[in-house]
Amino acid sequence: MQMINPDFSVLSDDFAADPYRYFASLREQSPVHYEPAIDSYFLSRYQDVKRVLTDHAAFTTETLQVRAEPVMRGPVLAQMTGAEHTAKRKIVVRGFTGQALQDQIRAVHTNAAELIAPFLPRGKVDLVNEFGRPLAVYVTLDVLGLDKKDWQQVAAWHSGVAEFITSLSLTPERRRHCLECAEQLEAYLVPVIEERRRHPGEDLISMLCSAEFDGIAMSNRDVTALIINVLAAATEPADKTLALLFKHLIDHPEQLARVCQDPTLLPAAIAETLRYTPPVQLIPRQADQEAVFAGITVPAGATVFCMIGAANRDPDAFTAPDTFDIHRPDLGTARSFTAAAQHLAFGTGLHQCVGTAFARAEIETVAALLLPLLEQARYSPGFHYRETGLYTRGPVALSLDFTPVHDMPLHSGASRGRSTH
Ligand code: 2IO
Repeated sequence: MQMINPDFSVLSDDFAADPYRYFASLREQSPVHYEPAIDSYFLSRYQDVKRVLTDHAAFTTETLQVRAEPVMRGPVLAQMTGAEHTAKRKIVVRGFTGQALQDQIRAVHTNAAELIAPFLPRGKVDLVNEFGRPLAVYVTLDVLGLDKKDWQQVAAWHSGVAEFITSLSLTPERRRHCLECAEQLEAYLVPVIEERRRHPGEDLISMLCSAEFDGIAMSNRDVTALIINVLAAATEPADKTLALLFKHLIDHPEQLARVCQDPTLLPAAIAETLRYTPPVQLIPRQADQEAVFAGITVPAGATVFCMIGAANRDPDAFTAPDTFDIHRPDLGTARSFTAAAQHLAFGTGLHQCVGTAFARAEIETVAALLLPLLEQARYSPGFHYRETGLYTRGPVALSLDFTPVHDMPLHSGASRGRSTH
């Protein structure tokens, strides 16, 4: 086990290279780890993380005013409380369920089939850069009803926004760059919102504009913040989860073989991927009052980071937590995409991810489509696996070789749906 020295830092290059190496030591030797450079506390034990995410009075989301609002151009759902939160959350849930979700799944299938097609005869693809990342952006643009011809511009603005919310510290120059991206994204979105208010369509933006719950409706500022939030939340973790799922399956050939024989095991494989390597590693909160964890006092007003990756590998919550096992009985796959999930990849409590059902449908659809193709896949010769990110974390690339396919019937059924080109 690594020793946590007094000069150990989660901001070090060493930690960034492989945080998983340090999680057990953090949980055992420094479960409330203070980082003076950013005046924040890092919690790594499952019970402590769960307590922070469920005790909403003691641990608030107020820190998002500085961590998210400047680039979201308004308050996001996670910042809201009480009746306003309940009403607006219901509006967003409605945007990701029922017929809306069915249309979104069709868009996922269509985009995935189109994006993978050129790689089939080549038998070679980088699952992150050539497939997963553009897919995540295309799908999100379709869900929002935005024009895909602008995708590179929107993706560039989005990466500035994502950099802001997922950085633990930013230089003044980077901060300015991120804020500029956000301002330009807002300037691009506001005319779209106004147009959708006049002529609503079937897309999420139109729905957010017109929906009302208990007399509470969304303002332009709310809609802008939510769209930017959806853009970040549906894009940032999606390619990472997909690439991590296939990486773990390729690294565990016997489990890959089982999933290929019986694709009903896919949800379990996805849930275990989310537990084992959650794409969102940190969730920030603010201590409203002084709090004690493992005998250590966190002062009132402190910023507290829940370490999701460390909590998901706590032996107090999961048996043999460092083993990837899609059959593990303690995961409770059936609950893994609900409020009762045992893993904490979607957070937990009142602010648990509102896009969970969409995320599940998206990754299941794409994974089912790729599975027959990648059954025999292996890492491309010379490929060196590497991950980056402390806040959101995932593979830099995943270069795979597979048996070339010249006439794969990808276009059956679901791909005949609506596509907004
Ligand atoms: C701005 C890290 C992309 C969310 C936050 C309130 C966003 C919120 C998350 C995830 C993923 C982002 N937080 N999704 O951790 O909507």
